Amino acid sequence: MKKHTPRRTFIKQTMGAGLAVGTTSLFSGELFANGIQTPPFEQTPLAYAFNALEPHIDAMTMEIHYTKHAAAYTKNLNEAAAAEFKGANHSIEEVLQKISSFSVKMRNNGGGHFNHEFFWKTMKPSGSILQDGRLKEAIMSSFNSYENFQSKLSETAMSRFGSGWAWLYVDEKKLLQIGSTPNQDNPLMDVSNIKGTPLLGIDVWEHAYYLKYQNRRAEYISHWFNLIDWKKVEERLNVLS
Ligand code: MN3
Repeated sequence: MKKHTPRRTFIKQTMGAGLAVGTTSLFSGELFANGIQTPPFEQTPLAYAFNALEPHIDAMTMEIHYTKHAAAYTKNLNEAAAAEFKGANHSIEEVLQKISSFSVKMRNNGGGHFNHEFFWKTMKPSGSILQDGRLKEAIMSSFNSYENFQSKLSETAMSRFGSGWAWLYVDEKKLLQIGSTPNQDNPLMDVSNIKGTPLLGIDVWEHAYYLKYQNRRAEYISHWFNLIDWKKVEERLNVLS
């Protein structure tokens, strides 16, 4: 533990003192291509073709995932917003941060909408290499090596029982953390056991991988690492200071 203390402190310093997790201003234009979304919520068009993530994620899975599963979350979120916003506008981030004051329908579908918009943008065809820079430094300092980071995130994703997500996120003490949430919850939610700002997330619902990988979640997870758009992930870190 002693060995980690100075490293942790270093991360905290590199994260900057200006980080204020819990304010919507963190997200202006960064998590969504269209900036902060207010009702009606819409799916951002995918930046790549359904088959562009092959061989890691197959075209059929992507098409059904985007046009059926994710589309349903967005549609149901709009229904919940129509019923519960009472004419006011709220960004999706704002809703998630106060999700305990909304319905279960809002929690499931607001989370589902946010998580999937976030997920599509976390991936790109052929993926990328984590380049030297602030994010790589933070990952190295927090997890000692890229391999260790990858195995920790993979184990966390594997150990999520049933449906949910595994995350790399910045916690309220500005430390990089890995954790998991059930269903469509995420670290932005005030009801979540892990709280902070997500940098990347992997969908481990069976609908995300079953057509190609069946019950082999570990294989899907290991392939998914080949798709990460690290530049996008670093942008998410960079808006936090
Ligand atoms: Mn999904």
